[in-house]
This record gives sequence, structure tokens and C-alpha cells, in this order.
Amino acid sequence: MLDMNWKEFLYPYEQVVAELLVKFNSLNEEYVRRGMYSPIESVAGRVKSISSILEKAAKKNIPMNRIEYEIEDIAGIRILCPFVEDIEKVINLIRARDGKDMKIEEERDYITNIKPSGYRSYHIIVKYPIHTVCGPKEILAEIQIRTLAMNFWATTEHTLKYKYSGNIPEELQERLVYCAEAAFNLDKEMSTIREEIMHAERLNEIKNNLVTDIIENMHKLYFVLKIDDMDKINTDFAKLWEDGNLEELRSFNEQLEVMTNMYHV
Ligand code: 0O2
Repeated sequence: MLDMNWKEFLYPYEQVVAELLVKFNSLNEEYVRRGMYSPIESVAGRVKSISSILEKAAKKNIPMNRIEYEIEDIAGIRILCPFVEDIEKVINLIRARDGKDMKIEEERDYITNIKPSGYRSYHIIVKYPIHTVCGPKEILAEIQIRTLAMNFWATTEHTLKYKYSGNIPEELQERLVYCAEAAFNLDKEMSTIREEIMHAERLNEIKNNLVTDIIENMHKLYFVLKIDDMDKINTDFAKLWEDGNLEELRSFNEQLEVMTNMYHV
């Protein structure tokens, strides 16, 4: 096992991680350049260390000549999303590539099916084609998709697992399960707040458009109405604008439109 040429064996995996990082980082940059909201916060990748590969092979009784087929996460990237609903968007972005620049082998939904440890994340195992000097090759890679909160929990738990050589004391395990729930509740609460902010932004946009229409109509009427009538319209508008009631502003604008049509302005 140990006399294997690891450098040569791992080279294609390094290429896969590098290519996947370029692709998902470019996707993220494209969202930013287009001025769109990106469901991707950041992307990181790594090739599994030789000791971790050997440990996993021993744990799962995988012979050396089978590790490239049976250890799926030698090449791995992790996509972090700001909000929990962004995970679905990233999954769909990956599904849209299925059969194009990568093949989806398996999806593991540890967000619906939480691991007993409390671990939450969405895993997609893909086969990624590369061209080596020895010819074309398909390499297995694992894409982990999770929120920032899920990642905070997972990296902390991973470090503790390492510290306790895989045997975290039961009392600590229970506290970790509690923390995983707390992290998930934080994700849910942040999503609710985000929805409320988006709703308020939409209302504000509608109000701004209405106010623009009202001011345009008032300008038109300025040339045809008597000064007293125009003063009344100005006063009414100032009051409505301050109160900000969308329905009242809408009906006020409708009245102005009737008048502009009547005066053909
Ligand atoms: P790394 O690179 O150190 O993260 P298994 O050994 O059965 O758990 P399997 O069958 O390869 O793993 O697949 P699984 O469980 O779908 O995915 C394995 C990877 O998911 C792990 O990689 C972790 O990165 C992550 N993971 C799964 N369960 C947990 C968990 O309870 N806590 C944390 N923190 N991460 C988890 P490795 O092999 O641990 O390697």
C-alpha cells in the first residue's frame, strides 16, 4: 500500500479540484458582474490527505486497487451559501450541468436526513472527466453544499472528532446535537428576516414608481389648473406621501390621470 506512487495517483485529483474551483468561482463572479444576487458565498477545495485516504480505506475494507472507485471524496469542493434556500439554487445549477461537463453519480441529502451527529449538508458525488497525458479519465469528486452556519458547526465538530480520535464523549456529543439545532434555527430565522427585508424593498420600489408617476402628472396639470386647485393637489400629495399608504397613493394617481386625460395634457 505504502509503496504506491501517491504523487502520480493524486495528480488527476488535484486537477479536478483546481478545475471545479475555477468553474464555481467563475459562476459566483458572473452573478456579481451582472449585479445579481449570488447563492454562492465562497468555494473551497482540497485533495484528501494520504493518511485520511488510508484511514478510510482501512475502515471500509477497501483494497488499494479499488480506492479510486470506492472513495468518492478524494477530490472535494465545498460550496458555502449565505441562506438555506440558496442550497436548492446551487443544487439546480449543478443538476443543469449533469451530462455536460460532469456526471451526477449520487445525491445525499443530509439536510432532510440529518446525521445522528447533527451534521447537515447536501452532498453531490460527480464523475468529472479530465484529459491526462495517458488519455481521458473520469474522476470521482464530492461537492458539499451547506450554509455558513452549517459549516461553522461541521468544522468545529470535525476538529473535536480529531481531538478525541473519533470518540467524542457522549455529553459533548449531546451538546453538539443541540448546537446543530441552534445553527439550523439561526439559518431559518435569517431566511425569515431576509424575506421581510425583500418584501419591504419591493414595497419601497412600488411606492417610488408611484410617486414618480404622480409628480409627472402634477407637472402636466400645473399648466392647465387654477392656482388654488393646484395648491390643494400639492397639499393632498404632501400628506399622502408622508403617510405612505400605497392604496391611497394609487387612487390619488388615478384621479390625477383622469384629470390629465380630461385636459388632454
Ligand atoms: P474529511 O475530508 O476530513 O472531511 P463515512 O465515512 O461513512 O461518514 P462516506 O461514506 O464517505 O463517509 O460519505 P458521507 O458521510 O456522505 O460523507 C463524508 C464526508 O462528509 C466526511 O468526510 C465529512 O467531510 C462530511 N461528514 C459526514 N458526516 C459528518 C459528521 O458527522 N460531521 C462532520 N463534521 N462532517 C461529516 P471525511 O471522510 O470525514 O473526510
